[in-house]
Amino acid sequence: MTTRDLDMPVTPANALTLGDAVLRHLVYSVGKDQSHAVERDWCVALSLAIRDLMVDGWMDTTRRIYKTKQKRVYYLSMEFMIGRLLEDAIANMGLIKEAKEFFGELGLNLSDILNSEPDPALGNGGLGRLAACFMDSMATVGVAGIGYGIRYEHGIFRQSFQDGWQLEEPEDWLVFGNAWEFQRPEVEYSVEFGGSVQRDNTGKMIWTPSERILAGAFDTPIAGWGGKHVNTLRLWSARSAEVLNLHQFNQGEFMAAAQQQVLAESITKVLYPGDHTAEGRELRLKQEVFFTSASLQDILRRFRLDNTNWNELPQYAAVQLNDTHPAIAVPELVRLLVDKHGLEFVESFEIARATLHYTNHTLLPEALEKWPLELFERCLPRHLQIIREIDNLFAAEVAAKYEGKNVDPMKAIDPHHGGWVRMGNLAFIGSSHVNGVSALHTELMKQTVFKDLHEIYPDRILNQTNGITPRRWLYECNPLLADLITETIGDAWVKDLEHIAALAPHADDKTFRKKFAAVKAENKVHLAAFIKQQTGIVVNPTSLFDVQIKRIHEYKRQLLNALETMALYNAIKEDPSAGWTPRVKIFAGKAAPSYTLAKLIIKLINDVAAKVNADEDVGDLLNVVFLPNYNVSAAEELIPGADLSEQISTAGFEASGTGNMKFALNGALTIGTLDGANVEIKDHVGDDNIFIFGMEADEVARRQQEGCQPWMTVSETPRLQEVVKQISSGFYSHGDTERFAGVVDNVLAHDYFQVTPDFDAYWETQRKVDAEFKDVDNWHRKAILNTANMGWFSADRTIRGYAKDIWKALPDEG
Ligand code: 26W
Repeated sequence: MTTRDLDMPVTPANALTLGDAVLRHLVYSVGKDQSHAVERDWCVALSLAIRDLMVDGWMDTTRRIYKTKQKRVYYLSMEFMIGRLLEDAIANMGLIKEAKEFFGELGLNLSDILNSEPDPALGNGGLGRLAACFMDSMATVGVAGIGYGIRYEHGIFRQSFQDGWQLEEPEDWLVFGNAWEFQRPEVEYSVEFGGSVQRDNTGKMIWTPSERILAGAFDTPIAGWGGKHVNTLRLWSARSAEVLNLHQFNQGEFMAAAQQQVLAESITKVLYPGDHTAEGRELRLKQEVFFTSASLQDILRRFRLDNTNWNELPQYAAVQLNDTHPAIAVPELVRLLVDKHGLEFVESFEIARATLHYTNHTLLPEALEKWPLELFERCLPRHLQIIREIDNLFAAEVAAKYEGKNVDPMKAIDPHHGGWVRMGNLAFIGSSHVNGVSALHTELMKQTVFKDLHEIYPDRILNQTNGITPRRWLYECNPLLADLITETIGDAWVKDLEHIAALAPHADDKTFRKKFAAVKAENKVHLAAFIKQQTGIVVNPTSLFDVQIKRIHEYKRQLLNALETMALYNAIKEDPSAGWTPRVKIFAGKAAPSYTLAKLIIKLINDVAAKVNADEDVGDLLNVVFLPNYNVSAAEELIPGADLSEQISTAGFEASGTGNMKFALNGALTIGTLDGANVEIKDHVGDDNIFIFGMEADEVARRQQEGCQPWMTVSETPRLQEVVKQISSGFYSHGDTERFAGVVDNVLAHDYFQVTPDFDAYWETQRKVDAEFKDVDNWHRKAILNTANMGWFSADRTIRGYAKDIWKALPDEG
């Protein structure tokens, strides 16, 4: 096989061309001949052909790591939002051109084939996408990384709208099988729950669990740029230790006979099962324990292959906990060392603490996990004992350093308020490094949620600002811009995004600006077609494309955007000839199924869209679109076509954001608050090339503490007041005055996320955007400077930071 478009040494195991390999797989793996093959068959055949190529690099990488005893990095995450894998793999192997030509000759279109791959719905938000970008970057930079997570059969729900309301349906990305994974039936671990703990006559604690679930491994190879270094994503699937109760079955009790199996398998059915019921909460806790325990058992097994000294574990393994979801790793690792391998408790805790590291992704109190003691006692009695011992050890450590310090608020267990296990505190106490995901977020962590713990361990918290992979988020999703950049400055930027800085001087070149503008224009035509295909709404591709795509959450303030949209609608209606900049407001995102207010905000935006889009007075001056089922593939369509990126969270609440980086890299200008990584984006792209508005984090915090009166603010903000009146009077709900009472009440009575005090600043800044967009050439100059100055936001830079400061696992650059 040859690699024609990039000079990369991918050496195949056999001498087939890519086309021959695809045709062989079509016949012998898919079992179809060419004349009967449909797009999905071609997709599977192509995936298998590419996978074959990756396997050589995969085995080489694994052999090299074993031989050199390179330190391994284990990334434990509830979510891996990897997106479609085929295009990414072809790109990494340098075979895009060859694949295009092969299908072209058959009269087929490569992008149709790529689009027939289901999008693995194994994530929900930025945390999951970050894990996927990190997998790409670890492989590119040469870190020996293994991702560990859950192979959800149904992943996150599929979103559709019924009369504007969000509907949730099960995702079934696995129905046609998964060409990328290798099942490893021999890699299986038992994860236990329930039962009781007794002390035996030697004083040892013996846990007799009441439930046993088996975790089976499925491996997906993840190739870095160039395909030389290939890492593994290992996802666990649950099955019952008891296959089928044959006795019950033979008695005709078919349902009862399968019950064990159904219960066990429920653990890996869906991502984020509803947690408004006790059963749902218990299932979620079990999911966390399930994948964390299986992963740690696997890590210890691998370590033991060539090492007998447990104290050396931290020298060869670093385990990164992606938020608190795998925080049970702290007592679980101690348990495995003490109960299974006979180590002493204190020594085990030292080993665990030196091996584990914890990333915090949110300061929102409701997202900092805590579990009722009662639930823990019932499901994890041995772990609870160990956590108590850890708390005692921690208290002793503090007492030795600081006399009279009250440790109770810092302990993992909170015996008050009914009794809780605080997973954030547990993760902090049991890790050697704790990191935030942007400079501001890390600072706020030190001042708020982990203030006390930070005082005790001042060196433990550090920052690693998030990043994104430029392969997926520019090279693959935006081929027109990628080609223009490569044609202008060469292709070194794909492997090392810092090289993109060479584009900056071209911002002053009129011819280049024209080319850049032409690329954006074509991407917008493409996006307009996508919008029409998904929603039926026709938009004008020359309008300003204003995009807010992310989970729906109050702190992200889609409501602020919606309210401004309604105010703009009023203003346009009042004077349609006032020289408005035509705009398309594009929204996408899922609301958690039990998050009533977020779902009501979706309904409001859909109702506004219906009214505004049908209004002939307004025409192209304003359109509103809510795209259903936001996922990685949708983001890849939307981001290249955006002019304006909405990053308008209440300052202090968005830990980092990574969508903000994707947009700026693709030449969209940001309208945003000084929150999360926006602060650092502003520092890189320059104050003149970003639209910053609104209160800063300290002012927000002050107002929240003082308790402000939103209705007063509304009465002093006439545009907002009019909009609120309209919503309450049923203007957007066919006279139904009740429908949006929840939204109105939120804005007027609580407004915890400070929509009202930021409204005017947001409105004014949007009008500045309108004015600046009219000077098209200058707008593109700014857009180019955004793209050129985003080099630092590569996830490769982030991974090198983790490798150096946290994992002490500097990549093998050879
Ligand atoms: C308790 C359950 C739970 C699970 C997931 C609560 C919250 C989540 C989020 C979806 C976590 C998340 O995605 N956080 C985001 O992480 C990104 C990567 O660091 C940041 O860029 C975002 O600011 C942060 O919201």
